[in-house]
Amino acid sequence: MVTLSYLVLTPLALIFLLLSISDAQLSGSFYGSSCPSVLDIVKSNVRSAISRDKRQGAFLARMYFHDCFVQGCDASVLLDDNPPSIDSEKKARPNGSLRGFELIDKIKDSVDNACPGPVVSCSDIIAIAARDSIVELGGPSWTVLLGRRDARTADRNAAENLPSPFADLPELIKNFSDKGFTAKEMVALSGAHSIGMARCVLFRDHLYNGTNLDVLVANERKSNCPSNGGDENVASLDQQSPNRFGNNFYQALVQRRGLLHSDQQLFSGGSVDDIVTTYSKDVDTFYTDFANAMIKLGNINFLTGISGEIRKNCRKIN
Ligand code: HEM
Ligand SMILES: *[C@@H]1O[C@H](CO)[C@@H](O)[C@H](O)[C@H]1NC(C)=O
Ligand SMILES: *[C@@H]1O[C@H](CO)[C@@H](O)[C@H](O)[C@H]1NC(C)=O
Ligand SMILES: CC(=O)N[C@H]1CO[C@H](CO)[C@@H](O)[C@@H]1O
Repeated sequence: MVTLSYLVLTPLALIFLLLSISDAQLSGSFYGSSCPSVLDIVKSNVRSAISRDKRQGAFLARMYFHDCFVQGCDASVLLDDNPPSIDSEKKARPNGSLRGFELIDKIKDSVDNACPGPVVSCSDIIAIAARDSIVELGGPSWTVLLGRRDARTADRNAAENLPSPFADLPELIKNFSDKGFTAKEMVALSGAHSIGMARCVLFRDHLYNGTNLDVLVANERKSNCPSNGGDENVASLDQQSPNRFGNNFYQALVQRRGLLHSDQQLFSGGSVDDIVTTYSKDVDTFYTDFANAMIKLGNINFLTGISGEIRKNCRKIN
């Protein structure tokens, strides 16, 4: 009888339930009692991965962006192809270079060993790992808000439409404003290109046909990115300090040394030049704005309550 009265929701209780779902908030202490060690476990895994290969930090930071921009921060990015139900985002063109999936698997295993259930979602692991990567590479820290659940769907078409390296400034601004970000936040988030690498095929046209870049730098970079061939050759997005998070990226833009056309668009006589200039001179302002924008990125369409699930294996739905 007791169970029954629990199951039969009165209209009033139903309204409260719906309100509590739509009001759902993430919280820094979400796993405080269910998995208190999660933050330490993710951090130590990220640290040891980066100590072996610095680029792992870039993989994780980028994964967080691609996860949150497609369908919300719900680990849809991690789902392997499984037709007809899962059309993997990994097959999408801009995703072709996304990496770090094995590292996420490894972290998830460590977390689930410590906290069986599982209780920690793959989407929260991505969010924590992205923050830890930025910190480990010398960038700012922030409190990662937690409590996201994992999607049971993926959206390959949305993954095809991530902002393009060939986009001009108005398109970049539009892409981010569609997700609720100001132009300033878009510029701050682009500072993630202070670490990591890009493939020749994505910046060749900028080198050979670009009108807004330093000629000497362009010539230097052409040696590793011929006009024909070498599509998969890589170059650092920030030449000066590729493995250290900082504001050198913006200094390079002011000097017209951006590797991607889209990056150099942020300093090209348009409406955000002054923001780039500020960040190039004032690393503290950049760090504050970057950290706040990363938290905001983590708030896009997350699942809570009874939506989604806590995946056992990040690569497939339960
Ligand atoms: C403003 C729009 C953006 C565009 C057009 C863009 C485009 C790109 C491209 C084309 C690459 C190279 C991919 C490849 O070689 O296959 C790249 C790499 C990267 N992106 Fe972005 N991105 C943007 C925003 C962001 C944001 C918001 C973040 C994170 C907060 C981010 C993090 C990264 C990182 C860390 C890498 C290096 C990854 C590696 O070393 O493999 N990007 N991005
Ligand atoms: C970015 O803008 C272009 C052009 O308007 C559009 O085709 C693309 O779908 C947009 N992508 C996102 C993520 O909004
Ligand atoms: C430069 O632009 C021209 C005209 O759009 C194009 O045909 C050519 O392939 C471009 N060159 C490179 C190296 O991308
Ligand atoms: C990792 C991954 O799935 N990469 C795919 C990205 O997209 C290209 C096609 O555009 C595929 O060939 C890759 O296998």
